[in-house]
Amino acid sequence: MNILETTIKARELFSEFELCRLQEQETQKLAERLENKKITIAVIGQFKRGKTTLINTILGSELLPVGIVPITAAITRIEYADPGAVKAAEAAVKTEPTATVYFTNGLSEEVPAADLHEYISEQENHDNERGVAEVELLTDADFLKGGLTLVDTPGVGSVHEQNSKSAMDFARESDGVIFMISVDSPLNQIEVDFLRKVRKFAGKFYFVVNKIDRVDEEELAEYMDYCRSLIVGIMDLDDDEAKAIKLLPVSARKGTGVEELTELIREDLLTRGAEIMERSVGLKLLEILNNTRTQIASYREVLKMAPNVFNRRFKEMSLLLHNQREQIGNLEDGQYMRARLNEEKAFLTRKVRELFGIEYYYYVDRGEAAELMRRDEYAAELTAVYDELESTINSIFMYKEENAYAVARRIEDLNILIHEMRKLTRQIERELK
Ligand SMILES: Nc1nc2c(ncn2[C@@H]2O[C@H](COP(=O)(O)OP(=O)(O)OP(=O)(O)O)[C@@H](O)[C@H]2O)c(=O)[nH]1
Ligand SMILES: [Mg+2]
Repeated sequence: MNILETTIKARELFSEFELCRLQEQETQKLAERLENKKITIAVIGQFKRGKTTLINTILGSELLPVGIVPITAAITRIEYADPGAVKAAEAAVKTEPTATVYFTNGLSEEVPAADLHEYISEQENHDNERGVAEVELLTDADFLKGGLTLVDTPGVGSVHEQNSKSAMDFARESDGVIFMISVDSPLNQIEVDFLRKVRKFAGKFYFVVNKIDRVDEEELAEYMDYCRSLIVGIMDLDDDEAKAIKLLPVSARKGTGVEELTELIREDLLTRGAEIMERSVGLKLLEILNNTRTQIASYREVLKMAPNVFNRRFKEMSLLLHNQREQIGNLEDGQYMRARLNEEKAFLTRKVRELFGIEYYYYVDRGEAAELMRRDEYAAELTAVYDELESTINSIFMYKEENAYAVARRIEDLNILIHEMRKLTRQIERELK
């Protein structure tokens, strides 16, 4: 048994349960990640530690904006592109390589890399008023060859963290984390809290101590000792793990120590890439299982809800759906954007959570958000969305014809699911040891 097999087993288990559609998709994605072997490493740390400067130095170009005030306002994923392809694109449009900006409403836009600062710097996209969700940049840097994705994140604890997907959310999606601290400030509570939370999610950590050009050798040695003992405590490491932990002093600006870092990562990926990936997927699988247990607990609560409470909420939901359907009749003629449909889906998800305390997700494909739809197409899809939700709440709660026996069976199904998930959880925990 290995993590891939366990992931597939989890997906099969979820596929048997109507209410685990989302988990089925998530585990499917995890299995694909293991098969594609593409590793994601995120650079994370408090604002102004020099994360973006480090990435620029690693990539050997000033692709991303850096600055003295909090700068990075959006997650930026950087991937390798074949130089041939990049050059061909350049030749075709006679500009810099382009990046793709994804917006929170699902739309996306191609922009020249040179204009990226308009979207990802806080100064030019204040409070993320442009609604940027994520940016994807393709470049031919050697370091990314072989399928490594490097990710720049907004500083932890900065005001902008709240405006887009946070570094924390992103740490959940990464396989490795470069955690950046710098000699000009002792490790503070925000960093300590963040590390405590994030240590559960990443398969591999690199601790980088930046701005060493600002201190002399003696001061640096003192700072390194101080950080090491703090990190060992926070990460809850035993003696062997503590010895294995790497703390790398660098000057991202001057380039000192950066090659040691990239060499170390390259070596790790070559020799233990699969292991890092499996560890990361195993941890994510554990998180999915834990969250599912919480979700099931709330389904059980719904099944046990006092009939009058449930009836009231069910009626409220039905009324809401009825009203939404009425509005379809009042739609004006013209073009509708798929993004508007996505907004309606998000609204319904919130409503279900509010009324029944359960997570009901729709599939939203951000790639298609800009698609224009005719009024009748839009109306038809909207109707399908309402139908789907209605049939789900009807079937999951079996409100109308449900008898005590059916409810008991349903609770028993959930118990079986919980039992199976416990087994899987133990298996993963063993494999991660
Ligand atoms: N002296 C010195 N300054 C550095 C170094 N690396 C970065 N800086 C400076 O630190 C400031 C912050 O750098 P950024 O790379 O924007 O930091 P960041 O962590 O990406 O910041 P946010 O995106 O706001 O979270 C800039 O003024 C950089 O020039 C370094 O190695 N030495
Ligand atoms: Mg930055």
